[in-house]
Amino acid sequence: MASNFVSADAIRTLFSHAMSDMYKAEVPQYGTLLEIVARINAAVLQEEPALAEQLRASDQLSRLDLERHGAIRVGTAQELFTIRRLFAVMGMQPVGYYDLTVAGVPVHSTAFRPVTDDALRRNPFRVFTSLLRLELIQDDSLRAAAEQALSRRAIFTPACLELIAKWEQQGGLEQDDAQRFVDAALETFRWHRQATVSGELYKSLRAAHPLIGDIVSFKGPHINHLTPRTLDIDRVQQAMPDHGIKPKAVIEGPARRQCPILLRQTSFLALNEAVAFPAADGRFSEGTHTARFGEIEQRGIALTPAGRRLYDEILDRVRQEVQPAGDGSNKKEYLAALDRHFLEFPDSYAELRSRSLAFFRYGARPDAAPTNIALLPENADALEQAGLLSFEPIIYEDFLPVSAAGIFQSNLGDENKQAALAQSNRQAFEAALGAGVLDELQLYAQAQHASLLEALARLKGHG
Ligand code: OOG
Ligand code: NI
Repeated sequence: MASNFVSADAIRTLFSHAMSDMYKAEVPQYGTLLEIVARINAAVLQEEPALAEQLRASDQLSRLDLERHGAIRVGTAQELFTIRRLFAVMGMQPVGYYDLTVAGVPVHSTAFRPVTDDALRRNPFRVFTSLLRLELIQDDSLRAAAEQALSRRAIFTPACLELIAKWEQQGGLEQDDAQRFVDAALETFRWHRQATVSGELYKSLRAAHPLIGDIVSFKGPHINHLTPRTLDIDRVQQAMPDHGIKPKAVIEGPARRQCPILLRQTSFLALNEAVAFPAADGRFSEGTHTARFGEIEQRGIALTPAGRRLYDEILDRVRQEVQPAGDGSNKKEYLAALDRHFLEFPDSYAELRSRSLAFFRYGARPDAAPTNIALLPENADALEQAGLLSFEPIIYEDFLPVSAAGIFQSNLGDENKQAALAQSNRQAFEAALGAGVLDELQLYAQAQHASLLEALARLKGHG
């Protein structure tokens, strides 16, 4: 049957717009943040024509305004399983495994995102998705109460489940179904003021860990933030207070650099929102909950395993010297240590490439002259030096566990708890997911290799 299926990219774009509109209505500061980011991005592009040109050349300019990620936290294996199927409809695959228990947060996570160059160019929307590790609740009766609360809820509407099944059967959705799917899927991520547990249970869950209270006590995995991409995160961080938004004390990730690497992120603190807990007499008791926040990020080049090792080593050294305090009291010392230690990380694209610390997308120079150098992948360096190949940074599309832990922690409210240290458990996560997670490093390596082969084929065409 010739199909009129809407592309996964188009469904993802519909959905990311719908989600952004919903979150703007729910959390007005997010709308303010979008405006600040748009204004500063425009200013940066005007002030730095070379950067604008580089973004244009690497096809990032067109995606910049719609680029954002979100985050959710689910409670059960079953929920995670269906979330994977839901995101598949939008061309989003689970990439990477993040164990946050090492940082005292009782979840493990993956990021659902598009994986091909084309899909990323059209809309790189991603959702950082965490699964609660219920087994880390020490108290047996509290764990049982949490399990019960989670087993009673249905986070997907019947229409949503039906359309996911239809997509799986047909291999696509036509226009009307695609729109119905987007509307239905959005319901899963909506905020609900009414909790599903008593105020008392909520308090105990929160005492076990603030995140457990957030994940277990409500009707569904409300979207807890949406994050636009900025071209100058320091400038946005500085501008936030002028608009009544209070950012977290320090920016997570590497120091500011000429050639941005990986990911730098900062957030503003969670709102204190009014909620209502069901009471025995059929009434509700009023309370508050802190869950939702805003975040911005600046993305840079993806690092090879060697580059990533160097990044992790340097960050580790910084944090052994100074742990950034949540209240910002040692911010100066932390930033000084960050700047000093990151001097060791090469800060030119040429050196990042010659030392194989980062991934690049190759292209054939349009004015390339015929050459005696054999057009083989292993001769890439010589071909580049002879002026035949160009290279552009491949942007990091994923997340960083230490940064993610910092973002989680800044948004858990005052009673910041350490979870019991636990064994990393990727197998259990993948079993719940019903699929393996893709290896992000392999995706970048493939993208680099494919671009090189294509560039060489072009040069042969010139030959
Ligand atoms: C997710 C925190 C991690 C990021 O950008 O690193 C994250 C959460 O709070 O659920 O979104
Ligand atoms: Ni985030």
